Amino acid sequence: MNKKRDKKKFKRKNIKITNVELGDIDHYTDDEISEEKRAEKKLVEKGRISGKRNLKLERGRILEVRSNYKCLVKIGDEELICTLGGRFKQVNYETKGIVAAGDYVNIDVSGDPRIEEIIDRTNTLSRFSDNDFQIEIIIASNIHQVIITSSYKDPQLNLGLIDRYICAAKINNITPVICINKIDLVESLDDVKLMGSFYEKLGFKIIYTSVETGEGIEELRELLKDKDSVFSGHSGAGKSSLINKLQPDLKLRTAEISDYHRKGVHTTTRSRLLEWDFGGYLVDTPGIKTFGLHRKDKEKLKGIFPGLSVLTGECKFFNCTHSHEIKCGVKKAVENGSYPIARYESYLRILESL
Ligand SMILES: Nc1nc2c(ncn2[C@@H]2O[C@H](COP(=O)(O)OP(=O)(O)OP(=O)(O)O)[C@@H](O)[C@H]2O)c(=O)[nH]1
Ligand SMILES: [Mg+2]
Ligand SMILES: [Zn+2]
Repeated sequence: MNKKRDKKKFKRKNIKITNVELGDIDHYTDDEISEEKRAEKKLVEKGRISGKRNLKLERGRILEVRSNYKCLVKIGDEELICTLGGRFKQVNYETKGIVAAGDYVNIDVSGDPRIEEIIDRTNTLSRFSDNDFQIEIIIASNIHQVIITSSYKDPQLNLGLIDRYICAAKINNITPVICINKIDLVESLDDVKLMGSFYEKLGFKIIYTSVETGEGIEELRELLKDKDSVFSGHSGAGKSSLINKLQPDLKLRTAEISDYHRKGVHTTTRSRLLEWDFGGYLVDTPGIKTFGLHRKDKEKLKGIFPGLSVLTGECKFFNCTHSHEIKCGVKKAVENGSYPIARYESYLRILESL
């Protein structure tokens, strides 16, 4: 009897729908959207609060994510392996991992240590997967600055990648610091500094270092002191080497010298939060090939891309994207040579990717 009714119900719902045009999200009423949001919020609340009683909670910080359900956490002076409740999985659709190096967490230590709550992050350095889903990949959380580590050579300096990092840092309220490493391999440092002066003039901190000669290392140390920093950049740029140079007892694994011309070798395989002996923390991260931004931030791009916003006064259209429009202040600046064409092309590449 019941089965029959179920069948009927199913049948009724099984209507063929063809040629339905889904309207733009903007056309939905606020009510429809807030209904959805309410459901989402309910789910989040459910995940945030544990139903268990008699928890003995202690605050800790995630040093390393070992798997989706296991992390190394620092609680006081202790480092403990903690598990992460399956409950968290229900509320996580948008990020690749549930937790990240740098997260502050509350851990129930009444039994085997178990993460019960992830404290709201003040910020994250996140990139997004290249596919249509644009899944968020959190590189690190709760940090002050990102040390955008690039080598002058081996691998080749890539200013486009630096631009992407700067945009991501601005979106997430993180201070970008540009570090050009391996300057011992530079023929003319003046030429490199001329390139860097574009960023310097815009107020960005740029630092030239060599792990080989020690140049710039003390300047870098001053910048890192008492702050939480994440080192990120291409594989082989020298992130782990710089960190070892600053504090040799960390003994991070770095590539062999003979592996110089390697491609796609990732020596560091997991992000790891570590403590400086001169104050502050650092996150060493695995190298990345490219840094994907999220399409939801497309509108923001023209306001945050290095050096563009001051040129927009002369744009004819208030919503000029500085790409196909006529009478564009940015294009004019490129034409008269006051804005570098290479940076403009980098802007267009990012715009197109979104
Ligand atoms: N000549 C020169 N070589 C360097 C310098 N810094 C690092 N290297 C070399 O560059 C190679 C890569 O260094 P790593 O520190 O492993 O690079 P990484 O950025 O941590 O790489 P991943 O962990 O794969 O992301 C090693 O062979 C280092 O010895 C430098 O300032 N000058
Ligand atoms: Mg490394
Ligand atoms: Zn314009």
